[in-house]
Amino acid sequence: MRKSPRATTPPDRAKLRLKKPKKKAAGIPAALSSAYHGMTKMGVTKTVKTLVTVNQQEGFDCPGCAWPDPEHRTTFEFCENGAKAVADEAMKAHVNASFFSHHSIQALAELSDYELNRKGRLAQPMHLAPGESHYKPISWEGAFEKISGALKSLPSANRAVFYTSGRTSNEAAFLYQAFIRAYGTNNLPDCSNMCHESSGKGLGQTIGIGKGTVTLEDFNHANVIMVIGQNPGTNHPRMLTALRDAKKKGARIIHINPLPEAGLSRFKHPQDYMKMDLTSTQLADIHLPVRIGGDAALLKGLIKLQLELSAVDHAFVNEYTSGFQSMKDAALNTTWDQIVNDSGIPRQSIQDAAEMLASSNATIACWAMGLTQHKNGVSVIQEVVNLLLLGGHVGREGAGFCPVRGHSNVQGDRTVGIWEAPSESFIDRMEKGLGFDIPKEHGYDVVQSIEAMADGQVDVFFCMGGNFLSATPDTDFTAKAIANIDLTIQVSTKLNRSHLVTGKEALILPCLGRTELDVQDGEAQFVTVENSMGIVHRSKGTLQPASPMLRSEPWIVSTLAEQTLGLQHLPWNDLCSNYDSIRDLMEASLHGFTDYNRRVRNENGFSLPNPPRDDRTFNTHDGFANFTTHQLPDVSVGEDQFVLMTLRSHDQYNTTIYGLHDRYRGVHGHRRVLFMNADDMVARGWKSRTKVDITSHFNGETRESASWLLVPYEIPKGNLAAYFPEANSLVPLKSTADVSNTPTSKWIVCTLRSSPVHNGVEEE
Ligand SMILES: Nc1nc2c(c(=O)[nH]1)N[C@H]1C(S)=C(S)[C@@H](COP(=O)(O)OP(=O)(O)OC[C@H]3O[C@@H](n4cnc5c(=O)[nH]c(N)nc54)[C@H](O)[C@@H]3O)O[C@H]1N2
Ligand SMILES: Nc1nc2c(c(=O)[nH]1)N[C@H]1C(S)=C(S)[C@@H](COP(=O)(O)OP(=O)(O)OC[C@H]3O[C@@H](n4cnc5c(=O)[nH]c(N)nc54)[C@H](O)[C@@H]3O)O[C@H]1N2
Ligand SMILES: [Mo]
Repeated sequence: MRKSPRATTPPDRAKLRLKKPKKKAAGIPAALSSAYHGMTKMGVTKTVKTLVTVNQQEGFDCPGCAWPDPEHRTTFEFCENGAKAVADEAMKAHVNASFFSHHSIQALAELSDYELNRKGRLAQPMHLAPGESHYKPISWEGAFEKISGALKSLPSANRAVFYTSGRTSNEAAFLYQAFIRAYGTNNLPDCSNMCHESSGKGLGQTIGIGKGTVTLEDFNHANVIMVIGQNPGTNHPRMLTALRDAKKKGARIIHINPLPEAGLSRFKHPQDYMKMDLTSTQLADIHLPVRIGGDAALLKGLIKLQLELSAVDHAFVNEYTSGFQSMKDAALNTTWDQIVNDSGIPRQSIQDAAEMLASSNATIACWAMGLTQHKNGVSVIQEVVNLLLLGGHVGREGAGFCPVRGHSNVQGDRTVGIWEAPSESFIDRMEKGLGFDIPKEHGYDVVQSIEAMADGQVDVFFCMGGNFLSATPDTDFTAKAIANIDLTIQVSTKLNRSHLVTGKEALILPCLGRTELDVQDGEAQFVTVENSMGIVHRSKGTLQPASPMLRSEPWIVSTLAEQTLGLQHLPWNDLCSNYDSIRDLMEASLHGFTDYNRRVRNENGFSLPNPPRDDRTFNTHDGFANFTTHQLPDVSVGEDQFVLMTLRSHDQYNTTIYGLHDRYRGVHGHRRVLFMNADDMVARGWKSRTKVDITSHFNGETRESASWLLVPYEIPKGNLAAYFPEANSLVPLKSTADVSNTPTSKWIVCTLRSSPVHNGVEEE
């Protein structure tokens, strides 16, 4: 029976409540919200016990985001959304054999993502046999027999695909890639392909490392901090503390975003109330409400003005860079008409920001999905690189690049080998450490995996975490592609749509979460993770596991590896009995992990090598930091067309929906909303809550999504915003960024029409 890929729950206008968007982030409502999510999901005692161990030396790393912890941590060094992530993981394990015997997958597929997540933690391994409507319990041994049997029977290892989401620890991810490569493929797509792949590619080509170059301490020394295409108030709340502290030390902040985004306007640290400090801090000094996709033009304007204001650090440019002249000519030849038209920002505002930048001795540029998920994601990030290189803002205290990573260990996963396109030097080192040959041919990334599934090229699909169906573009197409696969396997903590839209046969393997005690061979283990700034540190779960049948990710990988490959490559199960042994093997196989077991036991872990930051070394093709030259992208759309961006509400973690509110944007009780400029609404005779259907357009193809409620909002004319994952069915699979192949989730060309009305009643 075909399962429907997405919930069909119709929008209910009565449930949508609109309030004035907030200017101020955090404050008392954030503290209350943390407590509410904690208490309702975990109870009072567990809430207190849990929240005091987040991000402490001996506790677990917050599974929320990858923003680093300050060296001197205070109790309650957590934020509202970190608390929600923890509370959500610490739910009771009700999704067990009895649950699945009462609910068919068809019935579950009718529930919304919010309702699915509320069912609790997955409690035991489950199996969906071909043609069946219900999952049935299966033993761990039985599950491994099925998976290893399927893997061993494939004519080529490349007919299996292994996805990774970004919560997986370094130890689990390293073992997993070693197993997959020993098995014989580089088919290792990951969530990063949809996230910061453009940053990795953009920075790798220009400064020789695909990561940021700043530390948290640099924020205390910055003169100017740019926050581009990022919503820290919701997605990286602890970053606001760093911004506030930087402001107090005199830094100025430039916010580049189509939306005002509450956190950047004013911020109130919840802890300050305890000190009876009632003032809040204004964060952004300048907000440039750029049009969606207008950053390339805006950055060209800023670069042009740095050149005209003589703000170039010639000593740095001469000694450390290449490509200056061509980049300079391109910027000076760009006309102001084009800059102002494409960016949507008046020249005077660009001038104000440029003067601020020109007077800065230390500038940090932060960015996230507002830059990466565009067709020009890589080149627009390289314009940020151009801008900072001009002033020599790299390898200098208080300056540098800060792509703010998403998932709490997505950066670490890539460092330890979750990479479909490994470099030669990575392969050499890995082969030396592992002691066996690994495949050289590059594997599929996320989009290529879906295309291969649709072409019938994939027989086994294994997911280490995540929610592949809902996170990827083109939901209906992807659902059909997945249905072609013989066996799909999800290693998960919570129920999600990827458990309901599956291959012909499916398995759910429930694993321990970051917060839970992980005991191997009678000893409690810790794992390690890498934060957004390249610091590797420990994370040790403290809570009793939600169910005795949960297993750790390293245990799942090593058991599957030994069952599939035997002992010819590595002593898989022995390695897993003490995670120090995995770390010893990582030290031998990876660059920068010398003395790993000792250094990671230091109070705050250790920093991985970062040549641009450490000593202005740039491991690029010519040994210099590269200025690059780019044409402006074509940002024009048809007369009646809009550009839609998909984003996160304040009550979700990617595809996990915690609640139905987007408090800072003033939207309550409902998620199927479409933010639109009020003038655009008036021009069409539409009002708040008018119900519209969306059609997306790409290469002559169209995709439809019915029944969205309009919300008038402070968004540039011609632009729209809707929540991910509801809007993913509109994102065309082939609409991806050049070079990084990241889906363009922030650039979807659409037309709208009001939903048809029949007999006075709108169709759902
Ligand atoms: N609570 C919570 N925390 C999270 C997550 C979560 O879902 N919930 N997700 C995690 C993950 S995996 C990630 S990657 C990060 C995501 O963190 P963000 O990148 O902050 O997430 P988005 O909601 O996608 O927001 C993108 C921002 O870019 C802006 N934007 C969109 N298009 C453009 C553009 O063309 N130009 C500019 N300048 N701005 C634009 C939007 O208005 C929005 O403010 O957060 C991580 N942290
Ligand atoms: N339209 C649109 N699409 C997007 C984006 C967008 O902005 N717009 N953003 C993209 C981005 S930035 C990202 S990172 C991807 C996210 O894509 P994914 O990482 O695939 O999705 P998540 O929603 O984070 O995955 C949630 C699931 O992970 C499982 N899980 C949670 N913790 C653990 C754990 O510790 N171990 C294991 N094994 N499983 C766990 C739970 O079962 C949960 O249901 O989505 C991308 N998709
Ligand atoms: Mo992400």
